[in-house]
Amino acid sequence: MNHDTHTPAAAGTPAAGGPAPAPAPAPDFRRSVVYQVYPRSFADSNGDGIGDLRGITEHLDHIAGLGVTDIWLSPVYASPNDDNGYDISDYRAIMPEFGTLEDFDELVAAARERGMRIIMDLVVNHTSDEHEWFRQSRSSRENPYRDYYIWRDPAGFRDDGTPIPPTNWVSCFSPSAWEWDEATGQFYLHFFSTKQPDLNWENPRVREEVYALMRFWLDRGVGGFRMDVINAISKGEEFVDDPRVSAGGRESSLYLVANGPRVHEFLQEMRREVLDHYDTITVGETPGTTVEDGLKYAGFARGELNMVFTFEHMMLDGNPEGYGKWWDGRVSLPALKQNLAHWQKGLEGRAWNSLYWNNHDQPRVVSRFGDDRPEYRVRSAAMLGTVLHMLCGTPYIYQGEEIGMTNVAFPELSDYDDIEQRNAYHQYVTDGGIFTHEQMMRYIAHRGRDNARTPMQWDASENAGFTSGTPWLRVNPNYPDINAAADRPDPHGVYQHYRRLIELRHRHEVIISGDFELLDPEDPHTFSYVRRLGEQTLLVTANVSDEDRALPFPVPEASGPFTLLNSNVDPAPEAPDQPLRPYEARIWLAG
Ligand code: TEU
Ligand code: CA
Repeated sequence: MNHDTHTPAAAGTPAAGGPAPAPAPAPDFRRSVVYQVYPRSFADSNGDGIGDLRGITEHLDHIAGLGVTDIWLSPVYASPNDDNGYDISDYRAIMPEFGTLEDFDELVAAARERGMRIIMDLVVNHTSDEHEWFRQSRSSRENPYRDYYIWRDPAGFRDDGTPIPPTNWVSCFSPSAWEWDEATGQFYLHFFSTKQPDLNWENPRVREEVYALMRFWLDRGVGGFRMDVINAISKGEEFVDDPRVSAGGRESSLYLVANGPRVHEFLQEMRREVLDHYDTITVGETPGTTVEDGLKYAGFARGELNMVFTFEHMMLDGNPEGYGKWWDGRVSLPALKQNLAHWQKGLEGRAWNSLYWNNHDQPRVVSRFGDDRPEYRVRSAAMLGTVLHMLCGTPYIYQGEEIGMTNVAFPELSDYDDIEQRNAYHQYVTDGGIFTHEQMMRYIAHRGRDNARTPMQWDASENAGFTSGTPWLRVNPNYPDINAAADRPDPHGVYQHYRRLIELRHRHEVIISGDFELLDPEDPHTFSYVRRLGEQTLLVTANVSDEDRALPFPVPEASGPFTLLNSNVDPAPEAPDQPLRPYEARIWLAG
């Protein structure tokens, strides 16, 4: 059998402790593999219970050992932490809890020594209300910063004198997207919390400020940006009511301003003004974006972004009654595969995909699309890694995914921290009376953002080795069994499997550039596809169920016999048409 299967001898040595293997050179963004760190939850170096920059630097070998090329840091800028750093009060300062600019420079240098770049989170759809621009802006209507934000007169006043918001827009984190400002008698717009006022990108001075702060970080050696809700920056001039809200809907109105009239113009300007002058990787976070939009943002020849994060495959298991993501149902596998295939085919040869199962906003994939029961957790986590990483695009790995971390179900609402969850609880339970407390706790356990934010599980010591103090958010109680120290050296563990997947990507051009074809679009249990490049055929077959499954299609034609590159169940399969065992995933190459 082929030497790339999961035998420890061929797999090489585990990363921790030893020198990190240098990743393959990354001449362009299409060869990148990105690891996302949520700094607050990654590693606490000084015992205050909060992850920090030094904690990241101390654990770089864990990341580098996977063979990734880039690390995306969720925001590390100064912030009052209403939304854990996604509310920035100073774009040129590091959050004191995370460390100093010197710590940051050290991290950049230490990552570079290991062949990795640092990607910053660029949160410029909104700032914190504690940012100096907003303090100025709200101080008077005449202030030169007034027009940095989006202010509107009330639509009128109720009989009791309360002002009526300009539109009925619903915010992601509060009932109205408009907040009344008594002092100046106008509302300001905030699509996220009341402490996250939206910037006015129509104002050229705002755009210049953003470009200047981007240069500040690029000059410090960062390798690019992940751009937070970047497709919402152009809101248009005419604000009309949200028809879904008028009809009784409760989901946010963000979709109304997504992909607005000037967004492509702004991004092309950003490229000319900033990005073209540096060697960067860019990925836009773009909720409410279709393949057609993706072709515009990430089209090879359009001079905007390298790639975008689609949300479509993350919304397939939402509430069927229209209550957003709050639900506990399982996704339909055909719908999931078909959506991913739609993006693969839609962007093929013309634009570039990002590939992700997890980030700091999403529940843990092994619990969501896999099977986190003890006997299947590792196997199904590895299987999900395989089907994602062999697709065309740049894979993103979110901290803990590489060791198969699972969702958490805390007993009390007060055990959780996330502002989105807190708001949703009020919206659907306290105020709305739509869900019972028990229902909502179940939905939070399935879909809440804190599933991703419980501290990284490093080892079996107290608090999972994340902190010597009291963690800001409770550790998942399963850490004695699920942790990096246990998983990483295990040749059959999730970490080594991910490492092998990334190694394959660096080695085989067909994974970067091959065409894509889905083989089993309707099958409810398997997920299989081929990638083709010249004479080469890469065949990926996976069983997304806990029973044996025969391939629901004939083994595709290829220019030669198939050799096994990778599998996750022993003993290794001998031929592609052998039935797949529970949660088995195989990668074959011919030609
Ligand atoms: O998320 C943007 C966004 O659209 C969120 O509403 C997202 O859909 C939600 O968290 C999923 O449940 C980005 C960041 O990733 C998120 O962490 C921030 O809270 C948000 O922007 C505001 O900056
Ligand atoms: Ca700390």
